[in-house]
Amino acid sequence: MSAAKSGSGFDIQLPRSLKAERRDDIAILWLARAEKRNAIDDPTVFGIEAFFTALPDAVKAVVLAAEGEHFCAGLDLGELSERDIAQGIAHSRSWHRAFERIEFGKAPVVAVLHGAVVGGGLEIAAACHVRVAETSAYYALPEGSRGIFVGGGGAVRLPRLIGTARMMDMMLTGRTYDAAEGQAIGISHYLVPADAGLAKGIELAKHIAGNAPMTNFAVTHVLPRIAASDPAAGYVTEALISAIAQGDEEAKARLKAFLEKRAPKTVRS
Ligand code: 1HE
Repeated sequence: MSAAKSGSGFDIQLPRSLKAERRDDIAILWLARAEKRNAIDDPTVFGIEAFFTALPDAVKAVVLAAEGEHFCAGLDLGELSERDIAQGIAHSRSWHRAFERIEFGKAPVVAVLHGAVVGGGLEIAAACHVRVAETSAYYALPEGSRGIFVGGGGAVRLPRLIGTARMMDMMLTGRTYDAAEGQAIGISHYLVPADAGLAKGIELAKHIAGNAPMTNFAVTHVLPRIAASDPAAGYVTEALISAIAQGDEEAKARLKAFLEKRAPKTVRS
């Protein structure tokens, strides 16, 4: 284990495969095991869970980025061969816990993708809220060819993102999508040139950090639950969270600022 970068503002121990950095109200978590293409081993999974669980309240948005030529080669295949069925289930559940800390954690997360985003790498990307891809990014689910199955929540999150039929094709045929295709089918929200991903990710995270906290909570915690529920329950939940958000002092101040012409207009970007 190694401490998060000294002076980083994080009071937790992270494994060597992760580095954390603080920039004002933004945190950046780096996958930092480039020599193994950021393959995710057990210490990395537990480190991700610990990082997102212990995120200071003052951090309003997180960027998840990766060192080296590839975002993430997925599960550390070296760990796989020794597991029996019970251990396999426990392992998958440990990924679920960690990635749920990303998806339903304290702050929205922007993933910055480049190179291989494969297997568990695509699963962790899918747990983030906004995805920025550099043109080098490519996506695959090589589980099919390795004789295994996704285990990091991909079977839940990826059909929502790209559809069950596309995921089936990726797993059965080994199909790879390049960055432009990944953008077209909805894996990434933003496609940027080589080496421009981090700057774009930070820009987006800063914008997110400037939102009313209640809005960020509603969008990341409530919206996905509404989308997954039956419409009747969804309308009621929407009415409740809408009223809660409007009733918040922050919303009142922002609406007043707009009406007094002190707030920025919505512009075409
Ligand atoms: C690894 C891993 C890994 C690289 N586990 N060690 N994921 C995969 O099936 C993808 C496997 N990896 C690859 O296809 C390639 O490594 C890459 C396309 C990502 C990169 O290629 P390249 O040429 O840049 O690197 P490399 O030479 O293949 O690998 C460099 C080192 O990283 C090498 O180790 P070394 O000790 O020989 O230097 C590789 O063994 C190591 N490495 N990827 C372990 N994945 C919760 S369920 C999730 C299920 C899955 O994620 S399945 C998908 C697994």
